[in-house]
Parts: sequence; C-alpha cells; structure tokens
Amino acid sequence: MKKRIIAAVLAGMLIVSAGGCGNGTASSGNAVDNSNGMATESSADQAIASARQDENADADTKEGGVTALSLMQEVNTGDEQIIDDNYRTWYEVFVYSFFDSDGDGIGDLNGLTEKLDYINDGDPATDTDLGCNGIWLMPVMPSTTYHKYDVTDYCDIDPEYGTMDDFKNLIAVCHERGINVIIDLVMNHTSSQHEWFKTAADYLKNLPEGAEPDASECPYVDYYNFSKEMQGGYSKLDGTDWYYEAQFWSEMPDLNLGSQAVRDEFDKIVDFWLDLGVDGFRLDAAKEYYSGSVDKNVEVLSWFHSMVKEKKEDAYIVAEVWTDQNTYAKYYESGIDSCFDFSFADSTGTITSVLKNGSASSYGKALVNLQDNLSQYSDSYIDAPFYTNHDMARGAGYYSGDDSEKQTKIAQAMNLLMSGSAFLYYGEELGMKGSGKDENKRAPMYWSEDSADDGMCKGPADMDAIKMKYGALETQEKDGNSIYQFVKQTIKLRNEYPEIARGTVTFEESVSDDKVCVIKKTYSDSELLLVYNLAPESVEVDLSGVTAGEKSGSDLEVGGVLLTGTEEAVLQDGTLTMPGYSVVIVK
Ligand SMILES: [Ca+2]
Ligand SMILES: [Ca+2]
Ligand SMILES: [Ca+2]
Repeated sequence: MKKRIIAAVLAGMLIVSAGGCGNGTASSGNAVDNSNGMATESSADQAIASARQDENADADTKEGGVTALSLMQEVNTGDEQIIDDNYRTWYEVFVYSFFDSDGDGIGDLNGLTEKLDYINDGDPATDTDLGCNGIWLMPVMPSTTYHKYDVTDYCDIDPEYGTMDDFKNLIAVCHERGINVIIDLVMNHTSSQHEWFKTAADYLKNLPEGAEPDASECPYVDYYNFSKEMQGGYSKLDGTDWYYEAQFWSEMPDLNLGSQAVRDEFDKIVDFWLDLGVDGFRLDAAKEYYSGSVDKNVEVLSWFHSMVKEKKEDAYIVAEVWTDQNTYAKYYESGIDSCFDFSFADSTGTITSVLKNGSASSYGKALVNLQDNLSQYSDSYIDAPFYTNHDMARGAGYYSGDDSEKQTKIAQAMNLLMSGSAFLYYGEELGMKGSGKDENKRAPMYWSEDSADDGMCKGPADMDAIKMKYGALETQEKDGNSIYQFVKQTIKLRNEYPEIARGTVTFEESVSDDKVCVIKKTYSDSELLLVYNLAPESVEVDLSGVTAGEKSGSDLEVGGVLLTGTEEAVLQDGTLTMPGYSVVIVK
C-alpha cells in the first residue's frame, strides 16, 4: 500500500512539474507517461527540483498531488489487445476545423496527418495518444460550402483540404499506425453545381414547349427527381416550369437512387476510393434516400452493401438513419454493418436522460433492449454508439451545477464502453462547447487557448464566438483531473479488454438500482463485469452473488477503474466500494 501512495505522489509531482515548465505538448506528454512507473532517476530528480521551485508544491504533494489520473494509472496497467476487425473506436474529424498546416486558417489533410500522434501514435507502449483506431472523415470532396455535404465531384479532394497526394499520404500514415479510415459518402443528393445536375437543368431549360424529357438525349434527367408538380421537399428549377426534389436545401438536389445509371456511377465512385485505400464508408442521410419509405431505403442499402463487400469483404459501412431505434433497427436487414445508435445520443438520449433524471438500472435495461432489438434483423450487426456528432449540441452543455464536469466525463464512459464500434466526435474529449446553429457545433479544435497558435483553425465563417467551459488540450493534458485524461483512460480500457466492444450484454438487475448499474459482457469464453456508479455519492455494491466467468465472491478482482475524482475504488471480499460517478471493471 505504501508503495502505491509513493507512486501516486510521484505521478502527481511529475504532472505538477510539467505544468510548471509550460513548454507544451511533448514534455507534458512524457511526464504523464513516466508516471506509469517508468520514470528514470534523472527525470524524477528534475521533477522534484522543479516542484520545489513551485511555492505550492508542498501542498500539491501532500494532498493535490493525487489526481484521478494517478489513481487510474495505478490500476489500468494492462497492455492493449487490439483486434483488427470492424469493432473500433472511431474519431470523427471535421477537417475544416481540425488543424491547419499552411496558415490559411482552414484545416486540411496535411494538418490532420501532422496531428495523427494525438489520435494514435501507432506505438502500443505509449499512452500519450487517445488510442482511437479509426477515423471518420466528414466530406473531403470538392464542394461549394464549408461543410462540404454538397458534392460537386465525387472523385477528387476539395482544394481547401489539399490534394489527392495529400489524401494518399494520410491513408498511408494512418494504416502504418493501425488506424482505419472511412469517408463520408453523400448519396442522397449532389450539389446543384455538380455537372450531372447542371447538364440536366440546361437540357430542361432548352426543352421545346410540350416536349417530354428523354434520357436517351440527356441521361442526367433520370439522375434526379424532376416533376411538373410542386411537391413537399421540391424546389422550382429556375427558368422552367419544372420542379426537382431537394429535401435539405434547394442547392442540394436529391438523386434518384432507383436509377441504374446512378447506381453505376456510385459503383465506380466506390472503386475509386477503395483503390485509394479507404476502409469503408459513412453513409449520409440514408433515411432520405426515399423519404418516408423504410423498405425502399433498405433496398438501396442492400444493393450498396453487396456492391461494396464484393469489392472489399472487410470494408466497414455505417449509415446515418436519424430516427427512433425501432426504425433504424430495421435498416440492419440490408446487411450493412452499422447504423448510428441515435437513441443513446444527444441531449435527450438514453445517456443524458439517465444522468439527469433517470435511474442507473434503466441504462442497463436500455442496453439489453437495444441488443434484442438489433439482433432481430441481423446476426452480424455492429452497433455504432456515439454521444454527439457534428449535427448536435456538444455534450459539455448538457449539464449544469456542481457535478456537471463529472457528468460530462461519465457520459463519455457510458458511450465508449458500449458494445459495437464506438464513435467520438473531435473535441468532445476536451468537453468543448458549441450549440445552436450548425457552425457552432463545428468549432476549431481547441488545441490551445491562444487562437493565434500554430495550426489553430478559424472555424466556419458564420460561427458565433464560443466561450469554452473547460481548458484547451495544452491545459488539460497537464491536469490529471481533466476530461481529456478521463476519456483517454476510457479508451485505454476499451483497447485493453476486447470484451468491452465485442461482448454480449447481460444486465445484473439484482445488484443494480437507481444509482448503480451492473452489466456483464461475454465474449468467446471470457466474461467481464462493468459496474457503473451514476450517482454523485459513493456506494457499496455487494457482488458476492455475481459471477465473472469461473470467478465469484472474494476471487473477483478489479480490472480497471474510471474515476472522476480523487477517491479510490476498493473491492474487498466481494464488496465493491466506489466513489460517485465512477466505473469499475471487475473480472
Ligand atoms: Ca489550410
Ligand atoms: Ca500509443
Ligand atoms: Ca432522397
């Protein structure tokens, strides 16, 4: 026990010293790493020396030196066990706001490549990186807008983001590190400036009075949904008496995905990107392929799934079907790997509701219901849990009051410990803020509190000034109690235990209540217990009647902890004492 306290104190001093140096990312990252029992004599000496220079150092080492991180690092010491499959931890990147490599204020592909060490450095021995092993790139194709969901050319890179060579380089460097890359593929609509639409529009404008459009003269008239009648979701085609479907915006005309010619185009587009090495696709707006028709949308996805998997068997396909769980569950009949799990996400989803006013038990029940629901439609489904994305207010704004930081942290654990392929939206690991108009949800990655620092992006032009609630990365990486450190430890555990992403969930109702949720994850022959305390106060959980594999009672051990404060979790003779807002893995 004494040894553990010394280690924790040393860890605290190293963090303090890095904070005092103020020389940025590399040194503080090393300091945190060294605290993992690896400190050399000289760095420990330096740490002590610099701690002495700090007037507050004495107080810090006596009390404040123990941080949530130092306590977690004592327990979370296992090696990562990465399996190269489609159960990953994905990081959603909005390139525009991530990192700017050439000083124009707009994030770019080379900027992302430069910051890959932040996402995953490819070295299992370090934990200075987030540990994500997948990247979802929001659209990178040429477009007329900052968000780039209106594509003008499906086989190129938007010049704001760089060149095709930059993209190839990004993919190569990602693959060296075991990071898979999926790209946003927008099949519901194109830009009104896409050649297909411009050609079709010109043809209709020049069509003689009374003549019907003829696809043998202009194939592109069949690519879209033109009509002489105004209907819901349609816009007028200027200079004609024609209307066209544009569900989201007049400048994003909907494609006719029933057209074989359109499907042939996407077949070629998929070839193009798979040849470049992408590992799969995030399908935008799949609910609107045929607005209002689940059956037709499932048919489109079935075609897409077969077409892609024939080319690349292990490609990953995840669709955005923004609706209720009972409806998106049906989309798994198409055979695609994943649909985003909207029911757990956002300010009103299961995670937030449980933390704000629900009972911990309802979280466990929701996990099992989800599993029952999705498995009705596919044996090979991979849930795609996420907490927020580029269309949602950021999570840090969901909570107020004294416990809000702890709730922001534990919500991330409730998402990232879910089975399936989990997604993390950039900046959520820092508790960035952003709500209201879309631009605000896509603010510059908060690397530094100084917006003039190297690589900092300017963000979308119409973004409001956003007041952040928590510090920038440069501050949080030196703070053992930060949201960033908590999220990193969560992903570390996800990487250490394959059961977390791949396990089947059993809800241990008899030992769960309003505050505590206990679930078991079973994967191949292995079982893990995940115990969540979702209440502010500490609790005792009697696990004597629960088994994990062959083990029960006093044989049970702690396999990992996620702490939002500086109290420890203790498991003794089958009784687990855990602080408020914490998670303990028991095996
Ligand atoms: Ca740039
Ligand atoms: Ca690493
Ligand atoms: Ca549509």
